[in-house]
Parts: sequence; structure tokens; C-alpha cells
Amino acid sequence: MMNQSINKTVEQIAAVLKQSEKPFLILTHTHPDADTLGSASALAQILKKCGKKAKVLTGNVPARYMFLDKNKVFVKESKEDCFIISVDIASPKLLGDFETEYSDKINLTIDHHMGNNIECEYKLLMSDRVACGEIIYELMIALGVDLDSEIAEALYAAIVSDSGGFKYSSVRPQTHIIAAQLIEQRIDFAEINRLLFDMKTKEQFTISKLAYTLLEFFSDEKIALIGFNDEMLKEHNIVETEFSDVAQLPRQLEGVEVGILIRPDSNGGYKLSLRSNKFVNVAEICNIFGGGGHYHAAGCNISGSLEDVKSVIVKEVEKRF
Ligand SMILES: [Mn+2]
Repeated sequence: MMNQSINKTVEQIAAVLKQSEKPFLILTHTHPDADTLGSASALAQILKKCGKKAKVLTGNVPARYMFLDKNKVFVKESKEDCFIISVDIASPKLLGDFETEYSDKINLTIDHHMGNNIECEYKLLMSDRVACGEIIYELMIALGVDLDSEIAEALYAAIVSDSGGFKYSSVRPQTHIIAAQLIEQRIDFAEINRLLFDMKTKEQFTISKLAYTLLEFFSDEKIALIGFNDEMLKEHNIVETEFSDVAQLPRQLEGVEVGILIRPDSNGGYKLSLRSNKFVNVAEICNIFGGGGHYHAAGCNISGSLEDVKSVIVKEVEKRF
């Protein structure tokens, strides 16, 4: 079903938040990254500075992101009647373990993904923003809240993460202007960058090593693909890892336009991450399979055997050449 809620302006949403008497519960997406966690942490702190009660519901948060919870806003469960806000969540499926409980209870969705299909009363969708963190910054200004170093750290992490270190084409001049305001709070941005980009877990090393051996090429090497199945991951003791590095890897090879990472999902099918370099809109391709994302980075799930999934996605991508 199409979303019926009307997209509001930052100022309208600020007014809605100011008027709400209920405590706020902010939802983050499954396999959280620094944009969803940083945006949620910053928003909770901003709302608290408005005199509201606010907390962030998360699943397991990787250790590298725990600096985003200096003000102890992350909780594992909530029993209160709350005004529910989702941040950086493109579809109900991405609520993961919280989907059943919260998918029909969201009051406001704040997001920057094209094709956000969350059903709710209020929607603040700005798909030209490189990170959800940029929208939270604008909301902070509209709410008249002063920036402090904890909010700045959380927003910097959100923005630097989703912009790939300010490298992606969706970065705007305003992105740098916001980042400059954040850095003026004397945050340790070098340490944030080290934690987000340079520090790897042992599992990330193992999976990268395995990924190089699995690289396959299609369409005159314009498509590069890495496909993992359960057996491969089990054999190398890879249990719970972040695939973000591996998702970037295939498109790094000279001449490749689309890089594809395929790994098992929790429903017996496969989760795909697509990355493009120049002209292929991978969000549009992932939409066909019920997923979504951005022009150069998107994801979806496809069921079938690994070989079937490879062939289905390669055929679909090839149509764009
Ligand atoms: Mn994001």
C-alpha cells in the first residue's frame, strides 16, 4: 500500500514535536550504522534539551558505535506509551526484531531514502540529504536548541558515515557547512573517523580475505560480484559481522560499474548490496525486488539458491548497459 502521509517541512515537524506531551521513543534500523544511531542519539539529546523525555530503542549495537551513547539514551526495550519516531529507516522490514511490535505504531518517520514506504501520520523525507544526520541538524535549528559537543559528535558520525567521509556525489556545500559547525564544538573528529573507517574487527579481516577469493565478473567485467552462502560463513566462523567493507570492494576494480555483494539473510534467502560508480541507478534496480536505497548504493532481498540469485540480479543489471 502506498504511504498516505503527507511530507511535512522541518518547521512543521518541529512544531509537532514541541506540542507532543508523550515521551519520545526513537527507532533505529536493524544492523545499525552510524547514521541511524548518530541521528537517533542526537535527536534524543535535542528533545531532552527541549524539556522532553526521549530514548532510543536499539538491538545489538556494535562496540565501535558505543561512543554515540555517552548520554545513556539507548534502551533495549520500552513499555511506556510513546510518540514513536523512526530515523533512517526506509521500510518496516528494516525494523528487524522490532517490526511486529512497531511497524504500525510509528507516528513520524525522518529519512533520506528514496522510496521510503513507512506508514505513519507525519513524514519528514528529504532524499537529497546525504545523511539522516543532516535532517536532524536542521530540526535542531528549527527547535531552537543550541548545539553541544555530544550532539555534534553524534551528528558528525552520522554525516561522515553516510557520505563515505564526504566523498559521495550526494554531498552538498551545505553538508560541509554543517560539518564545520559540528567541528567547532571541538569534537575529536579524527578519532570518530578512525572508529568508523580505519578500525576493523578480526571478522572483517577474515571476511575480506575470503571475499577476494570469491570475486566473479560478468558483462565484460562491468559487473563484479561476491556471493557468500551459509556454509562458507560457517567454515570461517563468521557469525555476526559488518559487510560494509565487502560491499564496497567489487566496484573498486577499474572498469567495474556495478559491484554486488550477496550473503544469506535470516529467512533462508539472500540479502544483496549493490554499489554503482557512475550511471547505473541501483536504487531503481533494488526497488524491483522490494528493496531500495540511493542512486549509487542500495539493497534488497531475493529468495532462491545462491546461483539463482546471482543469475537473476546479473540479468537485471545487464539491462542497464
Ligand atoms: Mn542513512
